[in-house]
Amino acid sequence: METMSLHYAAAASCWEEALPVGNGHLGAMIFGGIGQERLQLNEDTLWTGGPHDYNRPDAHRHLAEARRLILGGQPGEAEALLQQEMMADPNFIQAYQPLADLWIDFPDLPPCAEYRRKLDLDTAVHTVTFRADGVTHTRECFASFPARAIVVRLTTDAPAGVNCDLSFSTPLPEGIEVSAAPGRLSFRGQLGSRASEGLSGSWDGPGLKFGGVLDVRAVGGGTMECVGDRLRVHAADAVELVFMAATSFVSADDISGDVEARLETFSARNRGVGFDRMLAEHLAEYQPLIRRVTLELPSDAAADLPTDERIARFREGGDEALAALLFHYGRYLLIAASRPGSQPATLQGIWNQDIVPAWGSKYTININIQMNYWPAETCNLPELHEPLFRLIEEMVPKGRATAHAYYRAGGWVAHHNTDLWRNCAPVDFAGCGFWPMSAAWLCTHVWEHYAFSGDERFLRRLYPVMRGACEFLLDFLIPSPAGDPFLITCPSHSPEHGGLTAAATMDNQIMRDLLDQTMTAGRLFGESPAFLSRLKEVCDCLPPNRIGRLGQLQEWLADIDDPEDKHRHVSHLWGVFPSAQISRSTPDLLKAAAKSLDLRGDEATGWSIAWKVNLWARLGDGDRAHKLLMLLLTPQRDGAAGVYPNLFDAHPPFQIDGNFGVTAGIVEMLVQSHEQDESGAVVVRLLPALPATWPRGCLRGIRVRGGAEVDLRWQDGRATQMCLRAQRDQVFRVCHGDCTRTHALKAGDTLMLDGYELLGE
Ligand code: FUC
Repeated sequence: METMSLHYAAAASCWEEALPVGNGHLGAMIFGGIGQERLQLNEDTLWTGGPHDYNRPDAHRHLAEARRLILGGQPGEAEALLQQEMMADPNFIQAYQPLADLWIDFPDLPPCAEYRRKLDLDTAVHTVTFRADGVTHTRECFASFPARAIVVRLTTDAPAGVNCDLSFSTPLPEGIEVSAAPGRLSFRGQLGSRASEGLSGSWDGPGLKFGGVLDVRAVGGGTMECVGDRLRVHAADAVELVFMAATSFVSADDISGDVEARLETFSARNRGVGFDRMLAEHLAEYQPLIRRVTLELPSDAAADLPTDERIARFREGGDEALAALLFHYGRYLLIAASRPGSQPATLQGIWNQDIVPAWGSKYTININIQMNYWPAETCNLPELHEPLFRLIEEMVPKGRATAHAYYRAGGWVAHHNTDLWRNCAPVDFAGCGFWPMSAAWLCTHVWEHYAFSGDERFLRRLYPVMRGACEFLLDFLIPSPAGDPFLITCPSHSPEHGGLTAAATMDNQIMRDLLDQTMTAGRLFGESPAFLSRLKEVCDCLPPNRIGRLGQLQEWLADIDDPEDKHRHVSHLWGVFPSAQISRSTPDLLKAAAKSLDLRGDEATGWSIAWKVNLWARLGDGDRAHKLLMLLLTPQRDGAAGVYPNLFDAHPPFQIDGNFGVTAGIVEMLVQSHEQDESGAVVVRLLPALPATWPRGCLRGIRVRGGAEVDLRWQDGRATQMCLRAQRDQVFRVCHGDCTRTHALKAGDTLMLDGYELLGE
């Protein structure tokens, strides 16, 4: 049964059929062609542009007028003013770029049969096999984190059976200079000026230098010859390729890195190691990550079909193992796209072939990058959250300048997009770009990481970042002019929806969590009582969540929600997920949230559907969550959301947040830990949103808040076995249906409950 691999009976005919490998720094899309293999290559720091201050120094001069217009009921005029005077310079930020393509041509192959290509998620190895003229050809590829390389082996079961031509090309307009020598094919290049196109900003001047090296080894004889800028290997038993790449990126302020030295360091490390040892080293590093979690769901014979056929027939039912595969794929993609030391996953993870990619393939920080990291903690991959934390820390100095230039405020602020250069100013269009809540939202990820790990050293290190985001809010909030006691945000909006306003519900929810979390952290670290009470005062003055005339949770301060509104952003439901502000302990608000979500409907973009899976799971409706999952796990067509044959989620186009969001959502359907009881015990809720289509299953290694791992087995829709391994001292309240039991555990304790104890019978 194929719950841990994607496989196909034909080579990829387009990018969305190719399969991804990655090590956080390098990504490759593998097409699996028979006569010609293509590896479309990315390097995580290759972005257009360079160090740049996006802030408009005089922007603050227009703030008072913008506020006056918004509060005076002229949001359109305010938008025009902001667009003219307060957007970033330039107004669009930079784009993530493709690096190069490695082409492997196999001349004179006889007709082939028994073709199969497969991406094994348990090993992260991509394999192409076929037979031609009685000879079996095997082509393996993986991305190694320890070797910082993409490694390929081409073999046949006949001696001297491998003949190939190796070459590089690039779609970059600046081009590359390729040089070939026996044993090595390499290229160098440098990005330059770009005109603004799509949502990608202009750049005048030189950009990043970059280079790639392919070390080539012919095993068991064979000859190598340079033919122009190609390298030809003839009659080898096997060919081993090791690809490494680097850019001159050092930091958002420094692009003076030495590409040659970096490439030489990588290449020297891997020289002479050989495929088998590199594979062993890769498996030793990768498998402990992917094997932390397992999930089995009911399936039928369809589970053995090629993945594209499974996707096509998923809606017919029976093959729930495909949902498990989608879940494992999300974990795989996070390991491949986000590693300690790498850049965070972009809108496309690390895989992008376009010069003008969709939305710049950048960091959209009003939902998308956050969603990328939703599965990191629950899926037991907390170390992969690190690139996001580093991004946040690197944004702080830029965000301080933005807070000063735009609001004459202290602390730091970020708006709806950032890039490699850590922009924090508002970009694109005022109606979506002017959203000064991103820093606050990002900081709640710091708290989540702590809630799972209890790692006080981590929290102490990041505390100033949280504090800085609060300092901004203290200066930014203004008294409500409506004669009520509230402090309000202005300008703001409910992300990308409804135009400029003041005090959109999501703002208040995010601020409430951040202020709360910062108060708790501040108390731990000896924060001044004056600052703590200031936070408390402000928190108490935030407008509360409100239930409107439709029984809905209001998206805005005024009760203006439109019952026909199907907008993709469901920002006011932030309080339900990712936050736990609205939960079973606030039943009226929870009911109102369900009403809002119901009104919004199911159809949406990929990431929005994924968010709704999480939301319905938190609302306790497993069948509705599954309905959304089915919507997501549909072949992409006609401009609607779905998945591509390679299981990449379609906004459309491809956007990886949907993959990560649904992975998190599947956990939320099976185990939740966001609630605490009155005594502070962490509530571990088992099977809170189990759909009828998953009557039995098995989940292992999920992490819960409070610091524990949970394994769970269920049958006939009821848990039959649970194992909870506490990693620190903590009281857990295990809830299953109506049965609740509290267990005080010590670090290292294992709690085993069987069906009898779980059902309280
Ligand atoms: C936000 C969303 C869009 C898209 C873009 C990258 O702007 O509203 O749907 O996902 O990010």
